[in-house]
Amino acid sequence: MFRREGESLRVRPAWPFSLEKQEMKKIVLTLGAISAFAVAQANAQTVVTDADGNGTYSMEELLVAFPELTEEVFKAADTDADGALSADELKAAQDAGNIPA
Ligand SMILES: [Ca+2]
Ligand SMILES: [Ca+2]
Repeated sequence: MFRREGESLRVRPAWPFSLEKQEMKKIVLTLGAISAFAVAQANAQTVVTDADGNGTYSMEELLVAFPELTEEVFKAADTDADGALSADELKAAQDAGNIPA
């Protein structure tokens, strides 16, 4: 019934353990990298810089944060048609899903 000599010779106790530790380290490092990336992504997507400090976001300023933004979307978001987006107009467009948040 006990024919396990061959098996126990193949399975050496030391290396599966150290492999596991290495794997754990890799997983922990990967998770850390993913969450750091997620935080960077979240910040990059929400920050629009009012580069000229006039309190509103021009098409040019929005293009820095959202390179895919089209003039059509910009004009639709500019509800008072003053040629720039206020913080409220930007938020409304983001809430509506027209501009990525
Ligand atoms: Ca501005
Ligand atoms: Ca406006």
